[in-house]
Amino acid sequence: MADSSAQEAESHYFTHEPAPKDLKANTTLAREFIARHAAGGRRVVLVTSGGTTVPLETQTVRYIDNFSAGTRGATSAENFLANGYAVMFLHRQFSLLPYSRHYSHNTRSFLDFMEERDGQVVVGAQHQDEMRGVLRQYAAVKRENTLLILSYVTITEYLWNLREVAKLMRPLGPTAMFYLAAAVSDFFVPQDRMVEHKIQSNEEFLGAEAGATTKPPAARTEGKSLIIDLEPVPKFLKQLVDGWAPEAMIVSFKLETDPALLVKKAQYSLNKYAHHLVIGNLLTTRKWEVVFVSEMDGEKWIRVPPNRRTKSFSGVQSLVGAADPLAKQDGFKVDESMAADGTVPQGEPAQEIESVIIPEIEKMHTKLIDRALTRGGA
Ligand code: PAZ
Repeated sequence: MADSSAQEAESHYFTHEPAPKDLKANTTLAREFIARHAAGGRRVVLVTSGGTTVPLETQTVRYIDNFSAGTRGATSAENFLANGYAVMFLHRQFSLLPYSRHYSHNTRSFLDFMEERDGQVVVGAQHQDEMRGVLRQYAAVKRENTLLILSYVTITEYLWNLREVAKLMRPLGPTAMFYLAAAVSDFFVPQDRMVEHKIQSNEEFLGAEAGATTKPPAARTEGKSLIIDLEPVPKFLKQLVDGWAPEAMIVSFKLETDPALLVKKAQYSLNKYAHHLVIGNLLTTRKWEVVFVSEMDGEKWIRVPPNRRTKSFSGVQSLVGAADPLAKQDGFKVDESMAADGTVPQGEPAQEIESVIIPEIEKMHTKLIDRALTRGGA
């Protein structure tokens, strides 16, 4: 059962922060998608991806943002689809998308993959194999209708969508999964402390932006300085675990920059919210290693080989688990981040780490579903 202070925080937040205009359209699509895949017996995962913005003005000119490009989310979505899941991809508008990510958000334009042959525009000979592979996966997903793309921009839009879609997923029971890879703001400007118009920097016009604000504005100019006084975003993971989708498998991410804190904070989150898995990652090494922290398996590091410019691994085999002998051979401390000794890989890894992460999660999900079936049948 959800505790009453968490319920009050939920009710206060969703009463005071307006729902996004496209919420109804999103929930209609999600309801239909979930019903279709529930009937077909497919597991459904909600993948969240990309950063959330914190607007400073109602008519937003300025906002606070974070670094996330949505690589983790988009790559994970592809791997869930390859492993038979139906995926609802709740992503920050204009961040990376599954499949098209291979040809977007890059200094190389998609036009660099094309050439003209006998008057026809075609994919260049050297890109044929790779693009055929991506195209075939994309075409299969479209044919089977296994990917639903939903978007948000602000923290409030993200939370409204998460809550409504989660409630729709509740009837799926343990076959549903939440994979929360979005980089969600911890602080925000509540609606009743947000100025209507663009914050003025010219002292002659100070105060003109206030509009309907009933309380002192959270972002305002004082003299020549911009003062921003944000409030904490309520932690809704508890509500998700206890109230919105209590039977689903829930995977959250923990991002840190200090290697000494990562496992402690992941463990803290697992204890506090009592969900299934926290995946810890460091900003600098997140494409090469993550740590799984769960009640089921304890602490388990997952790694993929760095590229040749950094510390070498033997072969291109991925490494899973604290007891992996390969990890020992290659001189990595198996139970802490490679960043602990200052190793920060450059470039791109030889293999995308999500291709190791998702099959590991799928195995955990199968165990959880089996346990739920055993309990239900007992
Ligand atoms: O989007 P990206 O691939 O650049 O980064 C992924 C990530 C680091 C945002 C994600 O793996 C993560 O840790 N998300 C949760 C962040 C947090 O709120 O702690």
